Amino acid sequence: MEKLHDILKGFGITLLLATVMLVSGHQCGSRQQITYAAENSALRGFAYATQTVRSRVVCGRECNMDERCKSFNFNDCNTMCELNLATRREHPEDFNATQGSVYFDADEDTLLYSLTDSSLNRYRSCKMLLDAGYRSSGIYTIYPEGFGDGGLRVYCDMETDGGGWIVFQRRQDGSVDFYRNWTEYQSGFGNLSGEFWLGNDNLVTLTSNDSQGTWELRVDLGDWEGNTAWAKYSEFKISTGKYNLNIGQYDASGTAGKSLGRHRGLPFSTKDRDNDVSERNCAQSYHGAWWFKDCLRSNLNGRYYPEEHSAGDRLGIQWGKWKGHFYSLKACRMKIRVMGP
Ligand SMILES: *[C@@H]1O[C@H](CO)[C@@H](O)[C@H](O)[C@H]1NC(C)=O
Ligand SMILES: *[C@@H]1O[C@H](CO)[C@@H](O)[C@H](O)[C@H]1NC(C)=O
Ligand SMILES: *[C@@H]1O[C@H](CO)[C@@H](O)[C@H](O)[C@H]1NC(C)=O
Ligand SMILES: *[C@@H]1O[C@H](CO)[C@@H](O)[C@H](O)[C@H]1NC(C)=O
Ligand SMILES: [Ca+2]
Repeated sequence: MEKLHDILKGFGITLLLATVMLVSGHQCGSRQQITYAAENSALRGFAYATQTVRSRVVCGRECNMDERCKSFNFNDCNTMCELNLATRREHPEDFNATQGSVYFDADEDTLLYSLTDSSLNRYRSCKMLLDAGYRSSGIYTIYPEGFGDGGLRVYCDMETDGGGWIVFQRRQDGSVDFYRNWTEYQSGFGNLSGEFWLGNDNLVTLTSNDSQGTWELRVDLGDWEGNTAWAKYSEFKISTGKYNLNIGQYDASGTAGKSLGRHRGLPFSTKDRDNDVSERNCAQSYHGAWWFKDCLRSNLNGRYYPEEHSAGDRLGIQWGKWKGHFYSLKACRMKIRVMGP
């Protein structure tokens, strides 16, 4: 019985492989079987030969006959055949959704990267991009509900803690001034490749509609000695109006400590819009913009002190539970990810 099971299993796998070969259309050459297809995709920038051929089968034959050929793109519309010196796996950042093109190589995983016509370029979040095979952190356009045809340009962190994060704040070198007014925090500022704030209105549109999913928040911190720490909260949501901070549970395995819980439920304040509960203007007193109360346990939008952590004041980038209020951090990132439905 055991034996029969093994035989059947082996047969099943053979059958599966045979089906893959058939579906992919060809199995030419014995050197490297370049047979796995990703529909609506192409590898850009590595073609060493381009020619018009009759069909993808002919294109595959050309590739299999040439030692240099590691993958190829075939365009169904103009029957253009591009032979490539590299593969998708070697250069994931150059592997793109491209309508009408089919990419082939010898890597079985390539099958997973096929895109249907309707899903082309229409990923709603960094998490969906990640699940579709985009593994490089960088700038992408996503198309969440509420952003229309133009979508939203974001920086996706595809590496940290499983990846799939939309980064909405980053500090790393002090190149961008974060002591800004209400309208600037509202629409966002800075540079997605460097330091930036994605914008409170964008955060509202992304997170405030519960039927679009719930979000988790992750904060990554770095000090001047090369140490890092992180904190995570479930159910992150920014409400419309005064951009109140809604967060759920602190993840107890975090290493940075709970320095945001005291800001739970509070409205956002900037130097020109005092929504805090203090008699002072906390944003002015602490040179920042945050969900201040009376005034703070954290403020990641504080003043950047380059190469100097012990600023001697409490105006810096701070996360009290990790480094106290007099220590101005070297780097921080705030990011959100869609949680399971
Ligand atoms: C597609 O590839 C090109 C060339 O490598 C790159 O510049 C571009 O950003 C990629 N586009 C997407 C959407 O990944
Ligand atoms: C906010 O700052 C921008 C840029 O400095 C400026 O153009 C704008 O007038 C300011 N808005 C208010 C309400 O002060
Ligand atoms: C954006 O930031 C990156 C990294 O700091 C920098 O190389 C680039 O020049 C900046 N671009 C602009 C337009 O400021
Ligand atoms: C929230 O999302 C649902 C489901 O996609 C949609 O039908 C609804 O119109 C959205 N609500 C708002 C206020 O945008
Ligand atoms: Ca006040």
